Amino acid sequence: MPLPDWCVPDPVISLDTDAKGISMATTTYRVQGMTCAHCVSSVSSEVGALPGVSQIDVDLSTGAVTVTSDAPLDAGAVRAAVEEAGYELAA
Ligand SMILES: [Cu+2]
Repeated sequence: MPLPDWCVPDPVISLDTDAKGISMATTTYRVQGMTCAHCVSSVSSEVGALPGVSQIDVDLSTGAVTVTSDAPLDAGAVRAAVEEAGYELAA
């Protein structure tokens, strides 16, 4: 469940609180083949369409895609979403 717009918590503290407090799951995947902001937005929109996903952070330089969701995601569904966007999940 995303926080309301008016609630702007300290970014560092809120990450820890969300991960341990409410039943949020944060998982980092490694995506191969992303080269620019367009790639990032393609992957973000496909993975973001998965049920329960509330936040996606992509580090273009490493290919790390950190997905925050209400519940642990099915790895196969994430892989399918990444492939739908035209990229590959690194093993
Ligand atoms: Cu690109």
